[in-house]
Amino acid sequence: MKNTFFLFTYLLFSAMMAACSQKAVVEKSQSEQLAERLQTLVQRGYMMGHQDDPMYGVTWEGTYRGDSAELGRSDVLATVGDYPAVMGFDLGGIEMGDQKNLDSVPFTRIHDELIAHHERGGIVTLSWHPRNPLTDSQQGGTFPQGSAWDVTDTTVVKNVLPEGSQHEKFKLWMQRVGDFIATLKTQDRQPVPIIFRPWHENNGSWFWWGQRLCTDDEFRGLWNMLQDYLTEDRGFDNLLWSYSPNLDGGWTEERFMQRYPGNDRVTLIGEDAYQWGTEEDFKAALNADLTFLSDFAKKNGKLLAMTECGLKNMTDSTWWTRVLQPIMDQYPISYFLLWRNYKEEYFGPSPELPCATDFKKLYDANNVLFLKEIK
Ligand code: BMA
Repeated sequence: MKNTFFLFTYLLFSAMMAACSQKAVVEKSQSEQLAERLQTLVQRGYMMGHQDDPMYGVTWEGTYRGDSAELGRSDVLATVGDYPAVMGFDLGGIEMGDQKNLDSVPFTRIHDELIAHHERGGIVTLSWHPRNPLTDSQQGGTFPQGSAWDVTDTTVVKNVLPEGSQHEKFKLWMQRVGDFIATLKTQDRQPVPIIFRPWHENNGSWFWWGQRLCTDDEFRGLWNMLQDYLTEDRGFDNLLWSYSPNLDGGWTEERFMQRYPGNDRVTLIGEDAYQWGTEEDFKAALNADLTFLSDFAKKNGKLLAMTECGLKNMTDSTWWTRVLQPIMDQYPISYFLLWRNYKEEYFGPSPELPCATDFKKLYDANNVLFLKEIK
């Protein structure tokens, strides 16, 4: 009798503990689960990422022009036999209610590819190049008029903040972003976890939210307005917020903190790092920045990534293994994301290019992770 009582109590207790731990698992948001996954993966190396990977390539126009035979195609897949671990897509144009984004990719395809990549075990990230709210109606003029790169007026951020002349319009823009994010669900209706990376390269002055285009307070106001809208008003807990300024070469704690949204608002820090000038300058700047950023990430418990990077048109076919890889090997980065492969401007590999050989070497490295290695 006594034994039965103990057994009963033990079983009841075990069942309660199991229920509690299951509840704890269920209660973790999609973005928290993604952060944990990234923390685990970074122990093994860094993931390879590519912008617009399944949309078009160096030699093909892609499904976005309506050729369904090219569904599933990818320059990275064609080069090494595996998809990138991370795929990036851009929301630019969603704010206008456009059917296609700024690079002519239909939002329906972005929707489908983003979910497909998540469902095949990959990780996805979204950036946003919204048009200039003051001049967007003049679109169709000469680039950059009306675009994210239209920096003629330095009051845009001020004008989209509460009480600004464009605030009501900007609320609609945020709503359209939210409406799109709300559709990003798996077949079993689970929200897809997304590394969300707004207001990027903000230490440069080429976007309307850039360094010389707004004060520190205005920038924070812009960040907080979008974040509070999406997380509080819309309740999205599947967004992992990423803060990614541009390659700087001279970060100090003080300068970095000027526009850093805050530890409670950011889970991943990183930067966009392209080699536009000499290899020496690039290496020096990137090493300096990654030294600062990895230290900051460690002290503040943040994930670290090279949120965009590349050498335009791979003018040096051994750049990945000779320049980039030795630097990335030294820092605890979660991923690097090569920018898009477009015929006039490509940053990734393609089988017929001389850089394909170098990319295969990168693929062979044990600490460079592609899709099959992170599933
Ligand atoms: C830039 C360039 C542009 C493109 C934009 C958004 O870096 O690649 O051609 O429109 O990103 O993808």
